[in-house]
Amino acid sequence: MRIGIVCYPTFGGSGVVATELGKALAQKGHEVHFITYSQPIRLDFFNENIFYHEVNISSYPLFQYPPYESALAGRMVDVVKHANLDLLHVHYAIPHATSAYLAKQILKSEGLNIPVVTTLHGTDISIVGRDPALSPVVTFSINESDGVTAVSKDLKIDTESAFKVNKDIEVIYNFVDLTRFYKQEKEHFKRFICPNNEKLLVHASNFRKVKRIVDIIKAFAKIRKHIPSKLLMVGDGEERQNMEHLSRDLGLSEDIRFIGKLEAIEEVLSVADLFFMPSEKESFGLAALEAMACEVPVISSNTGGLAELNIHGVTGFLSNVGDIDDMVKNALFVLQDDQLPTFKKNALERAKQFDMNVIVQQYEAYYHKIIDSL
Ligand code: GMT
Repeated sequence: MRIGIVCYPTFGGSGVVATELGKALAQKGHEVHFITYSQPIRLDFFNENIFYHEVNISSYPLFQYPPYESALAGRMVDVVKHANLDLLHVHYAIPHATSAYLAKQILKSEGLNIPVVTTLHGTDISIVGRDPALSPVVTFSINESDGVTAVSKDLKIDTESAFKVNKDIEVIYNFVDLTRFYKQEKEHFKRFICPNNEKLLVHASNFRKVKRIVDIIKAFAKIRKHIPSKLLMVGDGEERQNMEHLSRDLGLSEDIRFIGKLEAIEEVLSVADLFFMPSEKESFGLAALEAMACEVPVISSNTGGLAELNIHGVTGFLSNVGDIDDMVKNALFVLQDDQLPTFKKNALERAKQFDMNVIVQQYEAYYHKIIDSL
């Protein structure tokens, strides 16, 4: 197949899933055309089946807001025609599904019918899409897509209850590349961060408020009173500075390191003992899945689709959003030397159920179903 992929080319989960999906499809012999405003983060190599088309908007004094949606639609039209695409797959509804609708209509007027698949990822439905200014547009764009997928059952249910959706939504979970995410021998790294054999707790995200980073810092302050431990904070975003100040104010600077964005996150995960994800909302929790593949148990909130990934008492624990004391209690249980090896093994076994090879096949089958239905 010749597939066009539209996504945010940044460190966000939807962009990572879209890029990894495109790479895996290219590996299987499909021709993949990325259409984005800059080169996706994880697409920094050459592959004969991968093409990259940049979306450019000329600036003009009249524009306070450059018309990105229109430029994206125009680029989609151009790529569909010239690369002879079989299907467009857009990730994150806003504004990608809307631009895809526009592109589809333009192409229809020229006698071409391009199938459009929209994948809903999370905050496009749970936060941003609920803005009254956007909600009718999101509803319309979902309903006008030829196929719609969601990354968890919870996100599907949430979409159906929050928007007047008349499309059947297929659940296709996030996936992990087990040849990249596995526990590697990085003991020298562990000795460097934890010189006295402390336990290592890790969080990785884009540090937005929805991640409730403050809960991690507060929980860690309590955990380290009982178990010698260190906390590594991976990523960057609006909350980082506040959280660095909070760590300092709580006298934790020696034990918490903010290391910024890290491409080779699997190296850190390889030496971690616990992954923290106390999010306010989380449609699936890709970062937690990547941790589990590296044999790291997860302490998470029970919001969104997290319960479809993290099995309570088996691969880690789930607590109500904001229940820091429960998270601390659970973390202390998992971190015991006689418990940790079992949780680590269970985390890996669970992660294997989201193997990239299996999930990518589900996307391929879904593409065929949508193409055949038109
Ligand atoms: O909100 C983010 O953290 C980024 C966001 C995105 O769409 O870029 O991530 C969402 O999509 C990921 C991939 O499908 C999911 O694993 C994340 O759970 C989801 N984030 C939220 O729902 C908050």
